[in-house]
Amino acid sequence: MANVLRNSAKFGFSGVLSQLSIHSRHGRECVSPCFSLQQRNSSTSPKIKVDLDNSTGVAVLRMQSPPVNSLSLDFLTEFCINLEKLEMDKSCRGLIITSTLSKVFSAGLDIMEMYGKSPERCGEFWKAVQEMWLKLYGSNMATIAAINGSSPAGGCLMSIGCDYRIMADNPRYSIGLNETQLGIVAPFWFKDTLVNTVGNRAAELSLELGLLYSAPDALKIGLVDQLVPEDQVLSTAQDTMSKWLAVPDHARQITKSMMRKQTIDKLLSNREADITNFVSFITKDSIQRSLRMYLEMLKSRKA
Ligand code: CO8
Repeated sequence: MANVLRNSAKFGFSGVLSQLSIHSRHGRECVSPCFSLQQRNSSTSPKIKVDLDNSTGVAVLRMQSPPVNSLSLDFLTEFCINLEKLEMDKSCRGLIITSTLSKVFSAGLDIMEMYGKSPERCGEFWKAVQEMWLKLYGSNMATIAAINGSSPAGGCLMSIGCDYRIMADNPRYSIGLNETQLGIVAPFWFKDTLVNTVGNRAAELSLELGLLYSAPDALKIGLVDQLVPEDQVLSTAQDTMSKWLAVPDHARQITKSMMRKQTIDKLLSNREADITNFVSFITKDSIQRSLRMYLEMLKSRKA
């Protein structure tokens, strides 16, 4: 019975990456040829490390892609493969996501994946972003984000895709959907996930202004659930997970599905249109210029 319920609670979005076609057929590269930011070498070393404790049924997924765990196509592909493996493993009931990097949980989508790329590549990238969110938001596992550093934009999306968020109590770390600050717009499913987390008004303010919240402010609006000293983020996540796993899986999963299914179905039934929208938006000259200025700003902060 539990198995039947477990299966019926699955949200049914498996095996997806290959099923969608991208509308654009142009082979051209995007604009801005004069601005050549150095592309990071793609590394063959794993960007994700997963440890599953068979005695507790809890896996810890560590993001380990310096300098900032940005979500590149390679990163997202590896993330999804690991998530799918854990999802299929009946002995794994809980997942904790954290970072091995000091100060950064994830810097969000890799901006270099959206800058100066062909429409085809942008479409492939966006499909992988969708896939990451679908897998995480709809996971049957209990999921906890152990946020041990800053977590803007896509990093925030990953965090609010989990069931519970524990953040390091450090006012220097920030979290939020800051897309408008880059001159880009968070799509409806980013917005829906935020609304489901903090409510409509806080989400409206947060999205329109592209606010990044310090850890204490994030707690105040409910963007994170708990702050703990930095060195206790993972241990607290593990303690908290044992409470989540004390609830019978099938009851928790069906309830989770009840809360999230509508939001997930909205993207599932609009996936191709969402990809088309992203590609046509991100490849516009004006948007490419905004991204370029933002990248320059990031670099100049260091200088
Ligand atoms: N993508 C690519 N490279 C990045 C990113 C990123 N998201 N963030 C930082 N980097 C690079 C920096 O340019 C820098 O490169 P280099 O060493 O070559 O100069 C390197 O990573 C290190 O960065 P910092 O020196 O800034 O590192 P800090 O530890 O000081 O700060 C932060 C870490 C706080 C994470 C900081 O890097 C930061 O704020 N980054 C920008 C985060 C951001 O704004 N991300 C938004 C990405 S967009 C997104 O996720 C959703 C898009 C939705 C699209 C919808 C369109 C329709």
